[in-house]
Parts: sequence; structure tokens; C-alpha cells
Amino acid sequence: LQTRSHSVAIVGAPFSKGQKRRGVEHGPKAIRDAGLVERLSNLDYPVHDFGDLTFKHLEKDEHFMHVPFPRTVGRANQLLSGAVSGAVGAGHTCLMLGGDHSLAIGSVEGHSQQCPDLCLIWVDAHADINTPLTSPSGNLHGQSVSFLLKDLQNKMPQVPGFSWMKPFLSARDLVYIGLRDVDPGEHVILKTMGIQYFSMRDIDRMGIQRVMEVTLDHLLARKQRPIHLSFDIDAFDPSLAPATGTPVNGGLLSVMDVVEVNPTLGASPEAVEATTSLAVDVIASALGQTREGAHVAFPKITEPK
Ligand code: 4U7
Ligand code: MN
Ligand code: MN
Ligand code: MN
Repeated sequence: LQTRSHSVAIVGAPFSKGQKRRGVEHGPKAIRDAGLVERLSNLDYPVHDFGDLTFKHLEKDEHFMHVPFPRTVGRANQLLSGAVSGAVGAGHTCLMLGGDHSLAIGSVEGHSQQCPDLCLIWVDAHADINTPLTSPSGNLHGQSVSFLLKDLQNKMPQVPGFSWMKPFLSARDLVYIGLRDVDPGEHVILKTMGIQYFSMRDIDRMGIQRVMEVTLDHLLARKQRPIHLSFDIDAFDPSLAPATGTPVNGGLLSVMDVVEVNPTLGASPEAVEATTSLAVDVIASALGQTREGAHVAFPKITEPK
């Protein structure tokens, strides 16, 4: 019957310029409205909601090659980086609510300011590791990881808006879970860099329990270190739900992103609600909620008088 050693800081990032569909900027509000703070409080976490960041759209922001809004996305990530770094520096576990997945650039970068030895678990249907030169769409939410990896540095052009950061992550400090839609260029990158990944097919064959064991062994066997969990809601498959229960068991989860929740895309209010409550479920699971129930706040079995 312990009390939580960590508090959770919520950082909302209502930003959508890393891709072409609007609506994903409403993600933070939709996830909060699905009862996030109450769920975290029920898990006995002190919650510090830092509110939403305010992002500017830059007026003069020409495409870079076929990449839209590079400066706007770069600036947004610079702002987010500071917020995440501040929250982690203040001792919180940081929960970043997106917004589109380009925000992982600033979130992971800010985390690395405080924890240079972090490792990254990327749960997603997509690898988001296109460079601007391999990207079929140009969209930066499909390129986030390429901005983080040291090993890709000589394949990356100078994208305007990103001169504030340098890549810092090694390929061996990254594991993907849930891949089922990888572009040809991305596949070459994954293979040549020797990045560990588990596709949906691997999960079907190995089971999620084994996948998590191998993932954590790959990342933590040499030393214990902080985990950054970047969770794209489009990864969702019911079999993945338990995937996130594990990282926290060692108390290591340091920053979690929950991105790509777009409440304007649901076919009905029910479909939207199903998605947002899944988002809250996955956050609660990652922060230690178990299916047998939370049992941190019940001091003693009640006795008859
Ligand atoms: B998300 C894509 F081409 N790979 O690069 C691309 F299929 O953050 C999709 O994972 C990227 O949702 C998806 O545009 C980005 C495409
Ligand atoms: Mn995705
Ligand atoms: Mn993604
Ligand atoms: Mn998406």
C-alpha cells in the first residue's frame, strides 16, 4: 500500500500542422473530457494539469520540398520541448496530449534535456521514420523519428524551423510495437539501422507479453533508464491494450505522448467517445492500472463493528 512516488504533469498540445487534416488539435480537450484527471486521481497520482500550450501559425512558411509548414512545426516543437523538459525537471512524470505525431520531436527532445539516457518505445501502426526525402506524403507526422536519430543524420536535409535541435537518439535505444503500415523507404531504414520492431504479425505470433519482455530486455538489460512511450492512437488493436501495462512496473515511465486522437473524424458521437475513452484507458494502464483493479488507496479491509 504505497503512495505514488511520482506526480503526473499533463501538457496539452493542440497542434495539427504536422499533417493535412484538421481536427486533431481538439485531441487534448477530448481526452480530458473523457475523464482523464479523475482516472489519474483514482490511481492515487497527484495531478498537475499545465493546461494547453498556445501555438502560433507562422505567416511566412513556404513548403520545404513537398513538406508543408516546416517552420510552424519546428517552432511548435521547440515550445513543447521546453514544456516537457520543465515538467520532467520538476520531478513529474509527463503526459503529453497531442495533437499530431510530429509533436513527438519536441516531446522526446525536451525529455532528453533532462534524461540524456532515455529510451523510446513507439507504439504505432506506422514507423514515422521517413526522412523528407523518402516521405511519400511530405507530412511531418510521418517523419518524427528521423529528426531524433543520430544514425540518420547524414541522410537528413536541413529543414527550416529545426535548427534549434540536434538528433541525439541511437537506433538501439528505440523499439517499435504494432507496425502494420510501413513505407518502402522506411522499411529500408529499419533494416539497415537494425532497429528492433514488432509488427502486428509478430504480436499475433509471439503474444504481447513476450513482445513486452523482449522490448524491455532490449532497452533495459544493460542499464535501467527512463522510458519515453510515444503512443499513436492509430496503433489501437484490442490485443495491444495490455502492452502498456508493463513499462511502469519498474517505475520507469518518464514521459508518455498520446497523439493523433481526432474527435472530428468519428462516424458518430459514440465512435468518438469509444476512441477517447480508449485513450484514457491506455494512459491509465501505462501508469499502472491493472485489470484486477487499482488497490493503492484502500488502507485496510473493513471489519464488522
Ligand atoms: B502517424 C505515411 F505515407 N507513412 O509518411 C506518411 F503512409 O503519426 C503515414 O503515424 C504517416 O499517424 C502516418 O505520410 C503518421 C504514409
Ligand atoms: Mn500512426
Ligand atoms: Mn504516428
Ligand atoms: Mn495518424
